[in-house]
Amino acid sequence: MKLNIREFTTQSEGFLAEFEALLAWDSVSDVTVQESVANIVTQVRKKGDQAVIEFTNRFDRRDVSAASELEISREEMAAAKLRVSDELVASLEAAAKRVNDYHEHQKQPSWQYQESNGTILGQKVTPLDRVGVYVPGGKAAYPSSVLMNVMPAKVAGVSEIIMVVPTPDGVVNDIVLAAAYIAGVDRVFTIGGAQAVAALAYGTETIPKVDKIVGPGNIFVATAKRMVFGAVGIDMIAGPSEILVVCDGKTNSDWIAMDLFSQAEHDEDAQSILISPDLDFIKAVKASMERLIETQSRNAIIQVSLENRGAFVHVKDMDEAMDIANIVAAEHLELSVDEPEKWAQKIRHAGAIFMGRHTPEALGDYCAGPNHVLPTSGTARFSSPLGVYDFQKRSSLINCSPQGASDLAKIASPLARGESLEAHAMSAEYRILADAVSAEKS
Ligand code: HSO
Ligand code: ZN
Repeated sequence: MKLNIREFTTQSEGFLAEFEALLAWDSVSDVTVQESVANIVTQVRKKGDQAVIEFTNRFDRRDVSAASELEISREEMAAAKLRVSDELVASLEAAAKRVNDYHEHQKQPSWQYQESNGTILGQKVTPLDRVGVYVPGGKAAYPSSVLMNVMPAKVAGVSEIIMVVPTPDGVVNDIVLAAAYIAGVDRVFTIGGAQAVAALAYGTETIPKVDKIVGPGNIFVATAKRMVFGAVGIDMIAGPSEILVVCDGKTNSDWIAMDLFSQAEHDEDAQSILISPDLDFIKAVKASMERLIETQSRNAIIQVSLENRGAFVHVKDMDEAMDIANIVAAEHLELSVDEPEKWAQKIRHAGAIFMGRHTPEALGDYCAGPNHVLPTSGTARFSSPLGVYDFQKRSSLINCSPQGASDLAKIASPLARGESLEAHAMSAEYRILADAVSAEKS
């Protein structure tokens, strides 16, 4: 099947402007979405369970009469796990263990140090009390994402994890529930959309209020998360998934074609880009793609995604490839090259860097260990993969000795008086040691 994928060469005039236009992704929702989400959030805040039931019945075509019907117990999660094949359960368990072990390395301890006058300063790290994990229903219900969102919270020590997942027409996904069971989710509610986000943010009679909401969702979910931010924490607003493959031309072209497809098959807006200094190789990958797409069950999605947002970029050399990779700041960057360690040093912006010909993104998506919730749409310039640190917060510790307080008060007092804050000044000055005052006066 012929594929119509954009081809760029960095040598051509206007390359950068055209390429950046292809990268651009606007995540703002339109006014109608915002109005309807604002209405849902207000209703849930005001009427609690009753509003959640009404919206769930309406949007998910359910027939719920009491909020208790919305909950799935740990026993039901365990029963769902029994309905999943042994092979798949074993893979979920192996993936959960690897993701857990990787995230253990991210734990950050509390710390403190003592000054010579006895004052102790430090930082206390505390897990969040309760977290809500949003899991989309329908075509993007990924059990792997349940693991990726829940495991870091578990490792951080979050005491209670509440998962919400819409079940349109009452259809539950056993693999998602099995993943929730394995990851250690405490409670599951079969609700979704803006109503689920509002319920988690403000709490209802049945659904507990959480401290932070994480997990991907459609435009209604993303808009609701933005709206409740402040009342609760949120993770990030994820855009469509992207992959940037940099290849020196020496990897099997079928492998690279499939790596590009693996991202494109997520959805029509996903973005797959190949950069190479070898024009013949780009042609070979294109030929592989045109042959292999015929074999793909999601070929319709792959085709739309590649033709709308995909690209081949021919660069003059590997250094230029690295410059472009830093401009893209891709969610997933594959360095399918010799000496990936050397080239990775030049990468400053990427959500995850997959190094070498034997590290396809798909392995990271499921089970390598690092999180697959990554900054999209160039936000890797300023943000990081979801991690244990997203489920911990820090408190500063200050413990002044009498001498330490006296020393600090002498710095603080003029600052307070400079700000005309007399009570601040006096509060500090009361701590100045008498002998220090008299020693200074003499
Ligand atoms: N590539 C997706 C994650 C995923 N892949 C889930 C398969 N399942 C976004 O990083
Ligand atoms: Zn994926």
